[in-house]
Amino acid sequence: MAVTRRELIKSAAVGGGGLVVGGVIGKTVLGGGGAAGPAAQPTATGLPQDALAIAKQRNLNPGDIVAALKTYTPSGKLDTHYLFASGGHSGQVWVYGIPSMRILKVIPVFSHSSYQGWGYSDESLEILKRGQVNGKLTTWGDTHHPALSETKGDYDGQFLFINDKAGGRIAVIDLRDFMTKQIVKNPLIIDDHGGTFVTPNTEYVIESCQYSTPLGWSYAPLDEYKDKYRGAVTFWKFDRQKGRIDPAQSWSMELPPYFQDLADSGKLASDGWAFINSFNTEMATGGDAEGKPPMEVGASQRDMDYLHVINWKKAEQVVSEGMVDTVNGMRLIRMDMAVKHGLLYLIPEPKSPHGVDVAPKGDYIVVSGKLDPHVTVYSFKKIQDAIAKGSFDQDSYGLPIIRFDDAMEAQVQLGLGPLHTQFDNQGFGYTSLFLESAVARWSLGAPYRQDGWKLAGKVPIQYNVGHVAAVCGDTVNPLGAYLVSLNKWSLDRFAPTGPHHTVNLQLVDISRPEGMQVLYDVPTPDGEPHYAQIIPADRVKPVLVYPEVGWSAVTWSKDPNATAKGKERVVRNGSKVEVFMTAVRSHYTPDVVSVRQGDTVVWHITNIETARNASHGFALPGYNLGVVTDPGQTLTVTFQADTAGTYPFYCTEFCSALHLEMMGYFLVQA
Ligand code: CUK
Ligand code: CUA
Repeated sequence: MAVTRRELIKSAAVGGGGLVVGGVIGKTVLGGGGAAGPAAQPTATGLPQDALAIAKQRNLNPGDIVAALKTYTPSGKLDTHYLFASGGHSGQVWVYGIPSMRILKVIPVFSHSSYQGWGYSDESLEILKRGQVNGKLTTWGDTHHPALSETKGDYDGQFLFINDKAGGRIAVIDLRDFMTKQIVKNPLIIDDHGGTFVTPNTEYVIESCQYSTPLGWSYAPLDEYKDKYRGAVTFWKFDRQKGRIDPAQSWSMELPPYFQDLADSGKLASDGWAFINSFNTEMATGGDAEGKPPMEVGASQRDMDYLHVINWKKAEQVVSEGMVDTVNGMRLIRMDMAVKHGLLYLIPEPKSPHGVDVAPKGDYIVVSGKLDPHVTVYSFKKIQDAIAKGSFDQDSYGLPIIRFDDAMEAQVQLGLGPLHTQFDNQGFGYTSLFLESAVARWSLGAPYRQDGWKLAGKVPIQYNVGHVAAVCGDTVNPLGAYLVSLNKWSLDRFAPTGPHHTVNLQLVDISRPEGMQVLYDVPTPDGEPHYAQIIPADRVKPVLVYPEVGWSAVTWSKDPNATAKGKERVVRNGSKVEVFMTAVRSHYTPDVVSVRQGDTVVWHITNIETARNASHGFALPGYNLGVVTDPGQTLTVTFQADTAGTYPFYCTEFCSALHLEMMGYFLVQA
């Protein structure tokens, strides 16, 4: 049965209502029958111009056309949502627009950015240096979990946090200019994973360990693992006024050397609590070359690992009363103190747990075991009842274990390899099924839905999904509509580009009760994303030019080294040469700078433009320097003029018709 033009137009108008979306209706999908119009083949002058003919020529079925209409964003129209995705081992954050899935920006965080001069200006280098590991400037990272700042459990659009799994670091990004403002290195743990997750008013940014070491990663042989190795969770205090983490007000809790994994913050019913998964409660340490079980076998022997349940509100009190040790400058609650004050409980969780996600009302905690086809739902109320009752098992560190049956509310069979869960506004959860390459939709029990805990549908994805992100999908007010699945393998989805395949993000329509539809595939630019968050675009309010000319993006105030038009100068003080330069279409002032070999050059650049989009670059070949100043911005580059020569500097942003003339000479006399 062919689809007629009338049906096609109708299906487009109603969003696919009456059609089998994504399915092929017959083989003659479009055209044929009553469909008139120009020839379906490309003409000598290009593509056919009739919609139906294009659809036929491109072999698009009605589902494809509906997907195109749901995502196509005409030139000049803006996306309605931002997706903030981790950039994985690119060390950066990527910003996409939804529904178009156009990539809007790469925010440089832990890695250098040649394009944006990140790591070349004094300001950005200083931020990277604060995050150095073992005194080494660390210029790559492995970003995993972005967290938008929250007010009362809703994204407020002000800040974004992200962790670096490789370096055990946290970055703070200000969404006024989408720029990284701070990187902190955790002094207890060399790597992390359970970060970043914020408490409902962004009081804290949570970061927990992944692979255990002695705290502070000092040396200890592996046969002392049980005694000397530890995990930890850090509650980084966020000062919203300053827009910075305050390490002096932050504190940590010692945890057993079970590899802590994903974490989530409680909210509403469970506000004041935090939840962290673990695996390798076997405490395997590898040694396959010495005849011991390989790491992944040793770490998967037990049927249950432990969900860590932490009362951070009470822990905060214990910290303020000084019942802590200080390790590497970080206040640390030891495990015995945590037990004594009822701050830390364990609950068994099945089969290599990975994701832990708190339901919108804070009443349920959803855990996925990678090797268990179910998600396990724990009731926060049952957990509280069990704690009140006080009858626990104990682990070998004396930590109280709440019995599985005392805390478990439901187990929902979803499919193979469940990992991570998000929520919508209809009382559904959405869980990624890594092994099955699908996303499962399932209904939450009361008070969310009356149809009980059960699977409600699946959509195949391409392929091997890790995290999923729905609109405000981990907040107290999830909004549904879209879900993005962040897939690990792309296999055959894109024109081949050699043996290294890109990662595939897929946009999924979750608005229709009758089924989910994959709308769009998008390759990632660089790196493997893990988690992402989606926020309505109107909640984010970036500036379009800096508030005043001469602005420091770091201090968010007038830069003392800013230069006004007419005040440009070169100041020599012994062997230090300070340049106060302005940049405006289409010149630098001064455009000739002469120094002597060995001088220290401190070059302040002020972009005196007030026009939107009028950025100017500054490239200095021979000195490995390239930065960009945005309208109004002042920044500084400092370097040794260690090599004599003639160095033309130039603008890297094609800013005007005379952009190529926007250059100057840096002369270094021997
Ligand atoms: S992890 Cu990557 S798929 Cu770092 Cu959140 Cu689960
Ligand atoms: Cu300024 Cu090109």
